[in-house]
Amino acid sequence: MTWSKLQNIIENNQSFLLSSHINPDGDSICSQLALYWYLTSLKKDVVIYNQDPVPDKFHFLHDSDKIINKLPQRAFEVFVIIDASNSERLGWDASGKTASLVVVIDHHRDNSYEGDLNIVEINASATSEILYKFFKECSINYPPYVAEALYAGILTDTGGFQFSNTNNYVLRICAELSEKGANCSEIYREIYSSYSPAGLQLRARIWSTLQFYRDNRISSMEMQESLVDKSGANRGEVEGMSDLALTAADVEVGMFIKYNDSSTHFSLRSKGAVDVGKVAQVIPGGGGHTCAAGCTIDLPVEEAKKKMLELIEKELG
Ligand SMILES: [Mn+2]
Repeated sequence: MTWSKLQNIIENNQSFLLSSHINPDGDSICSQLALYWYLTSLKKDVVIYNQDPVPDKFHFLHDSDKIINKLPQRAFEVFVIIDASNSERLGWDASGKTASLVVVIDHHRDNSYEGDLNIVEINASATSEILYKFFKECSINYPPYVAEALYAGILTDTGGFQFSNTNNYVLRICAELSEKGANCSEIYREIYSSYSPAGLQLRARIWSTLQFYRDNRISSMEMQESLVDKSGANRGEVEGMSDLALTAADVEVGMFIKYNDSSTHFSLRSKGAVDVGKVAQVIPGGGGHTCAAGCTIDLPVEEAKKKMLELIEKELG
């Protein structure tokens, strides 16, 4: 079984570097924190390095302040790529940095299996779910704040239990995590109801860009990247706009577009009929899940939007 291989690696090594994808989301942070807890509980030497900082709304998570954004200039025995399909998604050059052993723990279906050990469960709702299973099946008892992290990881990767990856197994796990100390209403409030006034005002501005295409089956909202800093909002406060673009009744694909003069980023969401992961994969560096994906097109916004609409149309049928 995979767990014994993972346990062996943990037992036989002392230093671990954990890293996850650029613009870390709830699941990437929470799965890192859960593994960090386990490794440090065994007195291992562990560093979590991500290229981008932890969004403010996740600062309530225990040990989130331990995550660093400056690449440590030292060697590690084990490098764990967590909640990311491959080392390119990390956003930093991991090639020269690779430890003697690489472990991959992930749930993205486009995972490239770069590890010496690959724990990739594409049916898992979140990487946090995989860690829950690891702890459960290895009878590892964790403190309430780890239950909180695992719950928050699943909560965010299911879009607050709204995506199709929400099922009875996921809900049973969450019930157990709640029993183990995850305070569901508090976690929800921290993550989804903690906007600054400037953040909410920026969201209102983004709402005002709402547009519909192709008989209202596609919707978009957009924002110039520099607007975040200008408005005084935090970067994390514009997250989730893509989910909101999908809330219109007839819309099959919603997108949130962030652009600068030369490139345009798309956060794509689908209700299920269109595989937006497949759409995003057409663009180099893009990818994701059936219902949530992303990509960047190196074109100004209007041209990029035209190209994206064509790609989505093909899948819409
Ligand atoms: Mn994830």
